[in-house]
Amino acid sequence: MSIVDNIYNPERECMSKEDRAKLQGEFLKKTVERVYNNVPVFRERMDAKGVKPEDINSIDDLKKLPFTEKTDLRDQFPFGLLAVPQSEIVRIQGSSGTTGKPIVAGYTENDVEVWTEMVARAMSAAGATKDDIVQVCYGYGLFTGGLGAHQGATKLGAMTIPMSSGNTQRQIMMMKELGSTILCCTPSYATYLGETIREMGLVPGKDIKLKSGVFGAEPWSEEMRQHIEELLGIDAMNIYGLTEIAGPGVAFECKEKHGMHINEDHVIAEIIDPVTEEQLPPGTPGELVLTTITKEGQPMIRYRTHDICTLDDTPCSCGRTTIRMGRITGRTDDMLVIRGVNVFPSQIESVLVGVNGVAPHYMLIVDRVNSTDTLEVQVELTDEMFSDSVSKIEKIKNQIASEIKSVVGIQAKITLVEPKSIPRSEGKAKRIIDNRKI
Ligand code: DLL
Repeated sequence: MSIVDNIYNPERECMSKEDRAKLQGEFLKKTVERVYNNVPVFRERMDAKGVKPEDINSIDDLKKLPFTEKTDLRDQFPFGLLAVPQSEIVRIQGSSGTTGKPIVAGYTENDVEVWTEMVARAMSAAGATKDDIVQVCYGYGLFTGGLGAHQGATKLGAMTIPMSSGNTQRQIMMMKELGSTILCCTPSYATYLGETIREMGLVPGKDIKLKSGVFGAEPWSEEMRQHIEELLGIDAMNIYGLTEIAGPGVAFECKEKHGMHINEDHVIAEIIDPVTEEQLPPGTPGELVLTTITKEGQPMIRYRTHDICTLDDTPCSCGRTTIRMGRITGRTDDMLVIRGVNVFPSQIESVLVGVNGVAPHYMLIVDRVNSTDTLEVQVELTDEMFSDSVSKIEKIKNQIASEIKSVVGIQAKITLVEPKSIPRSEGKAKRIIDNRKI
């Protein structure tokens, strides 16, 4: 396939909104029929709502359908949600989550093909071609990051280096010696790699040939993007996905870096009010709900992601006509409620990344003292600031406290810690310790 303007599949990515809606309606109808006939729990739920497959004829009918939740994947673990005979499944991917049973997703051969193309579209949008050298430092295994990025890069014909996560010195040695041009990992690991590259005295642009990065799997801010771009001298692109739907590639940024294009010919996105469960219009933040419309193995109907974002259906100058999702600003289940105030870690991150003298490595510690919630923000000083005067450090502390107060609305205790004292992550960063006994 020849790729014009970094658009991997122009026929699908640039089709008119009307044609796409028609296609989505047809695919949705077929998916609902298959799911109704093959997955008992969906059938029971549709019956309970009084909805039959023949009631679903266009995307406007989506809202008639019941939701699916992560608990359904746990309750039906491992194969209760398969819509095909088990023998048709060629791949299992999964995620451990933080609590309870793992969740798994079964893919048919065609599902793997579709997912691969979704990632190839994302890599293409980040400028990858067959001439690139793609270093994949997402973990390989049940986690979808490693294999997902690998398949997409290979599909483009790029030279793909399956490094997996960890062993930072070796990652950098390979990056330098092989001349990697595209980096795939979590944004927190990209930061760590960038800092280590600098510490080793290597110069991006000279010793390191990276030109762009495809980063995702965890929330990150616009300020963090700038930080990574400066550290590594690259374009840092956002990619979104989740095990339940496909893995990375559900949505991805184009060169405009203004929202992630959703692969709408495979996934339909809605934003709902998490409390009333009503659909919300583009531009209004709410919970992202996704429906797969081409998946054979384990289709998902109105899956509640618990990720909070907005949708943007205004035209994008890149030429793609797909709707875009904004950054994930939090998760309904990651939201900390501190003294009755809703606090998202991403709000605190954007304050910290904007302060000179501290590194974007932090930990939020929530506790309850004398029946009152407390928030401590531990953040690392940079090497230069660490050796600076006490009064300067005190000033930074006050600046952070007052900015957090104005952004989030609560007083936090700021603890400035030594450089490198907050554990680095090679995959998804863990940034919250909640010691409250609910
Ligand atoms: O994290 C898939 C993935 C791998 C995406 C590599 C991008 C790159 P899970 O482990 O199932 O799958 O976690 C999915 O991670 O519901 C979000 O809360 C979060 N997440 C994923 N991408 C982003 C992103 C993979 N770009 C969960 N920004 C999702 C913010 C993200 N959060």
